[in-house]
Amino acid sequence: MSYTEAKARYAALGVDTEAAMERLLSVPVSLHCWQGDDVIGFDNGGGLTGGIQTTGNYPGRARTPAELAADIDEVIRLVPGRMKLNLHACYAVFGGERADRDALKAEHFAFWIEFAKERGMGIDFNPTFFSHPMVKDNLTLSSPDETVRAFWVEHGKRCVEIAERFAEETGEPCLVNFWIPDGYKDVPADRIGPRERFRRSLDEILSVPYDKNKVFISLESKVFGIGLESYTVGSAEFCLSYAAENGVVPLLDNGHYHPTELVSDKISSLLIFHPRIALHLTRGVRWDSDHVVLFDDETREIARELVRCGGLDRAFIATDYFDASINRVAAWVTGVRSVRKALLFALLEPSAELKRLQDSADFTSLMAKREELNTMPFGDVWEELLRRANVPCDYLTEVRRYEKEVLVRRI
Ligand code: RNT
Ligand code: ZN
Repeated sequence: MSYTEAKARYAALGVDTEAAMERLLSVPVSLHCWQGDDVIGFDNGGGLTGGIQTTGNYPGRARTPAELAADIDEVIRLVPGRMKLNLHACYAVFGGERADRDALKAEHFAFWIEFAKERGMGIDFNPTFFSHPMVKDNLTLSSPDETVRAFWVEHGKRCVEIAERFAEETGEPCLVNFWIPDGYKDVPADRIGPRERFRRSLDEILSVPYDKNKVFISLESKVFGIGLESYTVGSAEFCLSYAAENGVVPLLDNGHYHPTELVSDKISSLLIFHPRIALHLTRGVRWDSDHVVLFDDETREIARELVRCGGLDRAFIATDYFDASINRVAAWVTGVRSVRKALLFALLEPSAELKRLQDSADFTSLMAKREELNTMPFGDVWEELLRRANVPCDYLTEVRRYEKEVLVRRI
């Protein structure tokens, strides 16, 4: 079917495909830089800690800033819509003198600032509380060792300061996301102590003055990490409560809940109480495995909730996954395109009509209409969008060419 026919089919449902495409392209998605190098970064020996893990050894891992930048360019070319660059502090690029995490400055990110500016992208930022010798007994901001805790508080403060520079340089607000891996493998004797220290550390970091129109701070919760199965300091209750109390943005990573809990069901509640929310889109298979995001049921439901609840302008949307068992550029592109597809699919839903059916308790029609929507000619609208955005439909051929010309030569 051609786009013209698809457009007419959607119009018959009261859906404007032109408006949906335009809206979709304006929503920024923040691209996680860490898919390209298996979450290693450039400021450490290469050992990933923090209870997260990449598996696989597909050839072509980016080993230098230049390689990572080239791969990101390839991704940008193959994905439609506005993009931000989501950096971790461990991706600092040092010229001559190195700086430890508690001494980072915006200058150490000059490479990325230039990269983003040249491409008209904003930057989001993440302090890195893992893969570092100052992580002591798996604790950072919640450590009982004051030297350790102070080191990481300073890291947090440095990152907020750097974020303000990112916002100034790019002209777009910067989201700084705090996620700490802190936790215990086995049942702790004191659960409240580490949480009290985490709270104090966050208070200290947030006491640094920063421009609240330029820098947004988010806090990401989690259930468990590898080797940290029994207790996580930054639990959902802790993070949500802290966010509500301190005007911080709650960040939901859909791999960070019990397997039958759904982030799609949490968005509406948070949008009632928080002016902004943030998302890490991932795909957990049996656990927080960080598989590549697909155009699957939950990704679509999250997108629908954002659209239906009027959350598109209030949500910071980012991807967060890492798969080293397949072509890393393909992993990146497939995941981000899936996010875009899900958002377009959601924008093509006649949501007012569906709400009306719900409120009039016509659940029979609601179910039937929903099922029909699943087989509407969505693919034709998607392909039209790609054409207009000048992005190839067949990205795999492009990725294979890049693999042959660039990735396999990285030995
Ligand atoms: C870990 C969190 C966190 C990280 C990145 C690298 O479980 O999801 O967001 O994935 O910061
Ligand atoms: Zn995450």
